[in-house]
Amino acid sequence: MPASIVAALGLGSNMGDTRQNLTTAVEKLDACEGIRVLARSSDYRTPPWGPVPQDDYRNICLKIETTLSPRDLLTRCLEIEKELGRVRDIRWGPRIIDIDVLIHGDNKVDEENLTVPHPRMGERAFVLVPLAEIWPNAPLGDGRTAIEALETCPDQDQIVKLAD
Ligand code: A4P
Ligand code: MG
Repeated sequence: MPASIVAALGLGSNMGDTRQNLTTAVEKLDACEGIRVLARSSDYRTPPWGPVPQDDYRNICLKIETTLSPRDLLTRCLEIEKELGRVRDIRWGPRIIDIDVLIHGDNKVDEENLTVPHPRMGERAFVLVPLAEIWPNAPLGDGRTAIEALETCPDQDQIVKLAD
């Protein structure tokens, strides 16, 4: 058995039944061999970040335990995105589901189509707020924890915790 690593995933949806899309993705992840969900954050309504005008997102973070490598974990995430019907067209555009590998223990990966820790998470309130809720000391890979990065992260007041 490979050793278990604690990792974090960021999920977002802004098309269709966003609440159901996230729940289905979490169930599928938890059902994967080598992945166990330890904690799920609340759902947050977040304004779309980036250059593409689009609907608000619903975002969550997960803390998981996994025996998968970063690469195998990404592959499973992309498979689940596909099973949920995601079509990739515009970068940063609207999506049924997006699953990002944020953190994989202390591991660092810098390959063409996989960068871990996720390079943009430390500036994104839509990632940091849910992540800090379930894992305040999550190591961002730049020496800061999630809760430390939140101290200077802009736009947090626009991140709204949803009752369901
Ligand atoms: N990739 C590389 N590293 C990773 C990683 N750590 N985790 C590659 C996941 N994927 C990683 O991703 C393109 C490729 O990135 C993947 O095939 C994988 O090989 P994508 O999901 O098809 O494209 P994308 O998501 O449009 O691009 P990108 O750069 O991942 O965008 P982001 O940064 O994820 O932004 N606003 C709000 N409020 N909430 C959101 O969740 N998400 C985005 C997407 C934009 N605005 C948002 C949100
Ligand atoms: Mg993505």
